[in-house]
Amino acid sequence: MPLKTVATLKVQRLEILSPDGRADAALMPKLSAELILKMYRLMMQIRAFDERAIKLQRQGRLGTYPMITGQEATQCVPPLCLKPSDWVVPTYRGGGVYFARGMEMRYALLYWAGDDRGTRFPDGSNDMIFSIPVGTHLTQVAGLAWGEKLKKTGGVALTYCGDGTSSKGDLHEALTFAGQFKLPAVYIIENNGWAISVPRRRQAASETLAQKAWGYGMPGLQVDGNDAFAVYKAVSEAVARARKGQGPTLIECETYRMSHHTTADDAGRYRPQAELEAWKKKDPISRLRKYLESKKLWDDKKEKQLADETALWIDGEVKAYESFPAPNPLNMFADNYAHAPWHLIEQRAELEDVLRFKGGAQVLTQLPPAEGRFP
Ligand SMILES: Cc1ncc(C[n+]2csc(CCOP(=O)(O)OP(=O)(O)O)c2C)c(N)n1
Repeated sequence: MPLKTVATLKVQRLEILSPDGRADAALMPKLSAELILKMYRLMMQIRAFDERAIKLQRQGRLGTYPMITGQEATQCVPPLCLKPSDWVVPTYRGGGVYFARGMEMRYALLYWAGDDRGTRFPDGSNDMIFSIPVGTHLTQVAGLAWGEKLKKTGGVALTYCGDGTSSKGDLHEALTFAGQFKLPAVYIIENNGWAISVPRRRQAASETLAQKAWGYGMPGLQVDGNDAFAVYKAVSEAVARARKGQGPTLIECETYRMSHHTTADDAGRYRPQAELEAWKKKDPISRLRKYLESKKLWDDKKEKQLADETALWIDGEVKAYESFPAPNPLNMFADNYAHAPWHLIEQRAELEDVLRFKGGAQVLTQLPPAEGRFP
């Protein structure tokens, strides 16, 4: 008798909104028109922001920037399922996540200009800065969720990682811990098809990334990540489970990185053009627009108004970003250690001397005071 192995099990895949804008009524979550319009606006705004950020980088006004285009639903919708007091930890590609959490994008621009003021969140915020090292945040998020569980707050921690990152040991450790301790955590694998130039099919032999969840005793679900309604349904149900003490969920959102890995990459060197063209037909924004139009909630006039407002908003954020006074270089030493190690004390003192005495006296007086905590 052949053995029944895990490989014969099938992961559930959730799709609600078809690329031509029709929603499956049986699966459609209850969403107000206001919330659907909010999703659409966020997605449109974040795409326009992405386009501007790329231009700024090309003009030498921004550092290396990771593109979001194509992944707007996966990024802008999950934050709408959370309370402000929940924890969110995105990856470097998570500008859309922060925007939907209410971050002022001037700070995201500062961050991508290499300015540490871009890493500071308002007091009381429970969001953490983009994780640039791939995967290291995943165990930290298990720790955050564990804290909420121990404190019995009902709080939830939600995080993201890419398809490439899902191959790292960090995810194994995080999910083992989260599953074993039934933590209130939601892990989203943002499968955008590529880890720089490595395609998903060369990343892992498993048929889906969602099925990895089974090994950790938690539900795993694959979702059309370009379908705002499916993402909302999957994440809000996972958040509800987490709040009720029923443990973590792993959600694989299948989406597509329509642009380059970052502004330092050229996807044209490795990505088949036909693949990109096929995914353009599944664009998360145009399919939501088609839905809104079919419900008479959207038209060309509203689209133009939103585009005009968005351009003005971005102009304002860019202006605010470029008007920040230059930071004091001494800030680089702050906020890293509870007790500063000797070599950093020496290096900071040396830099202070350079700035003050070696032709830098003027520089130091022009700079704002050093900020942050240097113990
Ligand atoms: C610990 C670590 N190793 C290597 C890198 C270099 N690196 C940056 S992005 C990346 C690929 C990540 O791909 P994926 O997880 O699919 O996320 P995506 O960029 O597609 O959003 C790598 C290897 C890094 N940032 N951190």
